Amino acid sequence: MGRLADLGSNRGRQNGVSKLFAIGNPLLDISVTEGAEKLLSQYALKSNDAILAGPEHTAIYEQVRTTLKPLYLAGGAGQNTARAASYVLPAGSVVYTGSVGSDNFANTLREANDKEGVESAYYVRQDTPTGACCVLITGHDRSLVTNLAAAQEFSVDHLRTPQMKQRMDEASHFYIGGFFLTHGIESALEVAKHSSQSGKTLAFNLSAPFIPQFFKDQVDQLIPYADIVFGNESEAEAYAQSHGLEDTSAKGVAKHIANLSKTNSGKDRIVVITQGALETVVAVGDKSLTSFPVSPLSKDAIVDTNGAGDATAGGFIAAFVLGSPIPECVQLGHKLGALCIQQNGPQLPYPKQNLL
Ligand code: 26A
Repeated sequence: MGRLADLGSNRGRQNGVSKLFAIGNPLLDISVTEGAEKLLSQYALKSNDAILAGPEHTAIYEQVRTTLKPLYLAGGAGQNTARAASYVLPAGSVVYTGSVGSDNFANTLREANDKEGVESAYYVRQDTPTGACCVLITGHDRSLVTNLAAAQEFSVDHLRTPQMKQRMDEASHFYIGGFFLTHGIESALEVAKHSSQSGKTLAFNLSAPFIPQFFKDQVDQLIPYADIVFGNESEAEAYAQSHGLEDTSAKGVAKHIANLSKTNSGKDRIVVITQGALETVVAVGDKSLTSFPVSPLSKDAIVDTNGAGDATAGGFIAAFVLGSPIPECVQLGHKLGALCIQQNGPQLPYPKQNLL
């Protein structure tokens, strides 16, 4: 199986230097199943959505902590993708940055990264707590209510420190979670320009419908630098609506984004749109538009879908870092997505599965 057959050895790393640098909002997931339905109606939340907490949601965290029995799990969409990629790649291949507080939540996130071999290169705030995401699980849906807290205090100055510059210099691939654009366009562009100017590869994830909807300008600023764009069908539709596209289908939007202007014009942009259990669509510039079926998982096997999209992106990018052809990248993405769905939250199983 091409480059994936090199997993576990160092042969998949080109000259020993293929490394992924990811940036996003580090969050601790506070995950609730029993009692979730009631909270959805109490706080007027959609069952399958991701939002930033407003003042009307502030009480939910305390309510969950004191009246229910939540699971505390490492989250943050970009961080989930970094951990998933690292599950596959040789140890020491992935570094992740974002802003956290100086507290136990941050320690839980570091432990989860350590377990997968991800280096935590956090920007640490002393006076602001680590961000949290309340995850309400109902059936196969999950509703995410996020309080970014320290995550939104990330500063571009962190990227300009000698240590972080070195990490960026050592990276061959970059990953930016779209959620980061709620506050971090300056830092995202710093990473994107470095990637583009040094002929490296930048991947970007649309992350949630509200990102292309309400952060359209930021998305439009970043996409020219992106070599790979990930999204799902509802994010694609939101992108189509905010950009006035007639064709709002996964295929139509994939093709549109793949053909937008590009700073690195030498390589085609790859756009990957997942559609849950339906086929994944991949557009490569104006060259190809291909669909890849997803192997169905029995309903009973599904534990919760939180983080499945992040794991799918992680599998794709890991295989891409190893130099695998696109069908193998999609296949590994699907495998990690399926493994994640069978765990609580954004986790992958141990002992590690045979992925070949
Ligand atoms: C800015 N927002 C809203 C967010 C997030 C987020 N990660 C970064 N920024 N809202 C939810 N998440 C994370 O998404 C994962 C599932 O894809 C959650 O922490 C969850 O683990």
